[in-house]
Formats: sequence, C-alpha cells, structure tokens
Amino acid sequence: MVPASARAWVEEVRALCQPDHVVWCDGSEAERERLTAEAVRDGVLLPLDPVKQPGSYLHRSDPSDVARTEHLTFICSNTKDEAGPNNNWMAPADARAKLTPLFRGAMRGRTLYVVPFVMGPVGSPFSKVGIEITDSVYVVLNMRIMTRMGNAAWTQLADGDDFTRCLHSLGDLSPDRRFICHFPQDNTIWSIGSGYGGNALLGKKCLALRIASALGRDQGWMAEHMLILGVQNPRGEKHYLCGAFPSACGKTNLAMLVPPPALAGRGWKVWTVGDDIAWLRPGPDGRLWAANPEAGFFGVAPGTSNKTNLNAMHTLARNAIFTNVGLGADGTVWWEGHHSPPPADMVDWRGRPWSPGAGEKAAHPNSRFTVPASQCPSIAPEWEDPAGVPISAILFGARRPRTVPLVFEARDWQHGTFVGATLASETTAAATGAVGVLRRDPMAMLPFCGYDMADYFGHWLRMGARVARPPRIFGVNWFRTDAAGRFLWPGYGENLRALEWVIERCEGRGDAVSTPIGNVPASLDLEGTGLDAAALAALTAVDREEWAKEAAAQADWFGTFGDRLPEAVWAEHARLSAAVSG
Ligand code: GTP
Ligand code: SPV
Ligand code: MN
Repeated sequence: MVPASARAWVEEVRALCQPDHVVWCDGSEAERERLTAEAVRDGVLLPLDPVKQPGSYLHRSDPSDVARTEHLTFICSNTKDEAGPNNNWMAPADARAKLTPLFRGAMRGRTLYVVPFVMGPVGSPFSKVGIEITDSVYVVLNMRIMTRMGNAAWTQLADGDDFTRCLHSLGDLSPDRRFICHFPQDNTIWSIGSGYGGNALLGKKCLALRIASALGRDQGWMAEHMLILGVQNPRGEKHYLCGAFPSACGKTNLAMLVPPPALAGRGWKVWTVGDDIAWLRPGPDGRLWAANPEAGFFGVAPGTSNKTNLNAMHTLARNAIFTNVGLGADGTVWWEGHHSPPPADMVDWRGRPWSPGAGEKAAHPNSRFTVPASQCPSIAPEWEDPAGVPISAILFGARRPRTVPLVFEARDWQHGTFVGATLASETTAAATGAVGVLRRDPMAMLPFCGYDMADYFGHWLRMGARVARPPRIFGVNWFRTDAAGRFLWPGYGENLRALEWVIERCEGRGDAVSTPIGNVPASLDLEGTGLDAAALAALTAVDREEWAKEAAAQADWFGTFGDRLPEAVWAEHARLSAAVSG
C-alpha cells in the first residue's frame, strides 16, 4: 500500500533525525485513543471534564510559541525574484544547509510519526496528498481532525510519488532555531522549532496555501485564504460565497452565521462549507467552483460565545482540542468573550492562578479550538462534494476603523481584483508582532502567497478571463467605528443583511448608489437591528479625502513590486485616484 517513494523518504528522514521509534499512523479511532492516552500521560494534553466537555482536551504550548512567526517563515524558490518582496527568501541550498544540522538527531528520545493525509474531499479532482513526518503527538492529533488522515492518502497516492513532503520537528522550541521553509520546486516543507498551528500543522497554511498557490499558478487554479458558505434565500435557492479576510478578521464567524430572527423568519438560512481555505477551479459551466481542503476548524477561541457564534459553540462541545485557553477547577475551559461567568478557581493559559480582576487575560488572544467540521450544526450536506460548490460572489473584508464602507460592489472582475489587491487590515494576535497596526494584506494572502504577489495579481486577472461567468466581487467591513472607537455595526449574525444585498446584486436586483470606489447599497433591510437610515449612511459613507489618502498609500505599496505589477492594476488605481481627487 505504501509506495516505495514514501518508504524511501521516511527512511532518509529517520536516518537524519534518529528517533527512538517510528510509528506509521492510520487515522483510526483505536490509534486516536492510544495516542491521546500517551499525550495525557506525558502532560501534552490535559483531559477536560468527561461530562461537561466530552472527548476534549487542553494543550498549553510554550509561551514563546503561540502564533505564526512570519519573520521566521521562508519561501525557498530558486531565485529571490520568484518569492517576491512579500516573502522572506532563502536559496534552497542555503536553507538545507542551515536546517539539516538542526534536524540531525533532533528526534533522539522521541517518536517519529508518519502522518499520511489528503487535503480536499476524498476522490475529488481538487485533492492533494501530503505526508507529514513529525515528533509532536499534538500535531498528529490535530492533523487527524484537520485533514483526511490515513488510508485515503495511500489510496490516492497508489504507487506514485505526487505528495508534499512535510517534515516537522519541535526541535528545542527556541525562536532562535525556528524556521518554516517552503521549497515549491521540490513540493517540500521543512519546519522546525515550533509546535504552534500554522507553523506545525503543515497541511494547512504551508501546503494548502503557500505550496498550493504556486501549484495553482502553474496549473490554472487558485488557493485562497477564504471561507466558503452557502446562503439560502426565502425561495430556497442557494448561493455560495467565498470570503477572504485576514487572520482573526471573521472568516469562521461568517462561515457559521446564525440568521437574526427577522431574516430567519422569512426563510433565510446559512450553510457552512469551509472557514479558512478555499481551492477554486474553473468548472465546465463557466463558473468558478470551490472546495474546502480541510476536514476541521482551527478557530479563534476569544470572542466565541453563544451570542456571537452559536454554531461554533455546538461544534466545540465535544471531541475538541483547545490550545492556550483558561481552565477551571471543574475541568471546563474559558476565554475572554465567552459570555458565561468564568468557572471557579481558574488557571490562565500558562497554568497560573487567575481571577477575573487579575488584569491579565485568562486565554491567550490567539488561543484556538480544533474540531471536526462534521460536528458543525450548519455544515452544508454537500461540503465534501468532490465537485465543490459553484461560487456566486467573492468578498474581501478586513478590520478598517475608518474609510471602508460596510459593503460595496466592484464593477467587474478586474476592478474586484484591484479591491482585493488593496486590502489592508489592522494586525491581530494571529501572528507575532504589534497588534492594531494598519498593514496591506492583499486578498488576505500576504503571509500565505508562495510567490511574488505581483505575479499573483496577474494570475487573478488571467483566471477571471478564463471563466465565462466569474463571481461578482464585493468589499465588506464589519469593523467601522465612531469617533469614540465603538463599532458602528453589530456584526456577527447581522452581517447577513449585507449578504442579502450581495445576493440581490448577484441576481441582478438590489438598489445601488454609485460611488468612486464602487456601488454601495441604496438601502438595507435593517428590521430588528435598531439602526436607522442615518446609521446606514454613516456605515456606507465614502469620504473623498480619506480615499485620496488611501489611494496614495496604495500607490506607495504597489511601488514595492516595481515593474512586475500588472498594468491593469495600475489602470484601476489611476481610475480610483482620478475619481476621488478634486
Ligand atoms: P483565522 O482563523 O485566524 O484565519 O481567523 P478568522 O478570519 O476565521 O477569524 P474569526 O472568525 O475567528 O474571528 C476573529 C475574531 O473576530 C473573534 O474574536 C471574533 O469574535 C471577532 N469577530 C468575528 N466577526 C465579527 C464581527 O462581525 N464583528 C465584530 N465586532 N467582531 C467579529
Ligand atoms: C491564521 O493565522 O490565519 C490561522 C491560524 O488560520 S494558523 O493555522 O495558525 O495559521
Ligand atoms: Mn487563517
């Protein structure tokens, strides 16, 4: 069953890393039980209360290892030009020379786990095989939730060698010896020194975005940092939407949206297909089709509550792995924004005694839950359809306290590509570094695009030209604030009101007002929100002066790409600049 190519690679890594044991994982339930028991014995997982949180565990990562580390993440393409100004680059030979000594003997006294996995629905033309070698049992148990792990991979691989070689070791967890290196030419990832999510679960950001984006460029498809959801209108018709929002900017929440009573009463329903990554391919019908390569959710815990995201709360009620949240003496977990009183006698994410007035956070701001997607009450019955789902609209959204309206519509695919290329957001705790600083994050892919982003914009433009009926493109912003810094928009379930307009526009209906940046809604259904027309005007206002500054900032940033930036992007920029000046 295991092809010679995989055996040979595992043997090569075994010789380098010198583990005490080698375990070939099959993804079975018996294996999960055995590895979980070992993880509990070794203190890697703490069991939660078996009645209140059945099948669930808490993991505490090293306090220096709680988020993606973008400055330690490298694209090792043959030339620096291919990686572009958006990536850190190391020459492949230099990266191998630097990391090989770190991997040498790194697994002594440890077990080497071989984790075969499929990204994408089994039997789908979208799907890709990866094999992760890791010495972290936490990684194995998370990969089991996040991917189709086990025999499905060997079946798809047959006797071929078309798989991503994903090598991971915790190393000594020192940030000084932490590297996440991608070798797109060799379909290979080497990660050492971190046990945290996106740095260590190599099927996710490393394979399904950085490696896959480069594959998609060469093969005519797209790998995007996008949620996928289905919105069912009162006539029972489903429209599928993708949304690219930067890390911790609301993808999981939008994907699991619970319609507010006024809209639910009229028959609106929302279905979840994916919450973080979408692979998109042109379909035979001239539309773009999307599949979720993942099998689980690795979601942000803080802010998740029965009020904000009831579907997520039901999903994580059992069989969940929590990372870096607070723990009560009763064996239940808690985080900021949980909307229930904290359990008694709590310890914080580092295991230190914690009480509500302590002034420190109980949960790390980037604490997470890992859960199977199949447990989500709103999961779309077709979420694993090998064909994917046809996409009506793409949303670009981010945290913008000013300037960007609640929702606006791009004129066409080229303009929409420009809207995506100019996406910017206040930074969050999902990556190490300052929080709340505005940075450009085109298509929410700045940390995840495996090649020069100017070429990536070119790929977007070419893909739009290849499909006869490309999705319509919209900008959204749930995070606009008033002068006192309060959100103008209630967000969460109420975001469906903006989606209602998006869908009307896709159906050729819905009243719009033209502005220099695109169409904004002439009106929105606000029944039950307590918001009036004046509030909507504030939410959808397009201020020329602010946009003139925005256009200037965009030009500065585009300048970093030199003459690789597609002419069409500059043309859209010129059009915006002219529209907002004078
Ligand atoms: P990654 O998993 O990092 O890619 O993040 P994500 O885009 O899936 O973000 P997620 O949905 O987990 O949201 C991150 C944070 O934003 C959480 O604390 C949410 O509670 C909060 N959030 C999500 N949607 C909204 C919204 O509509 N309004 C407001 N104010 N906050 C929101
Ligand atoms: C993100 O940071 O966008 C995430 C979490 O979805 S991680 O898997 O760590 O990248
Ligand atoms: Mn993400």
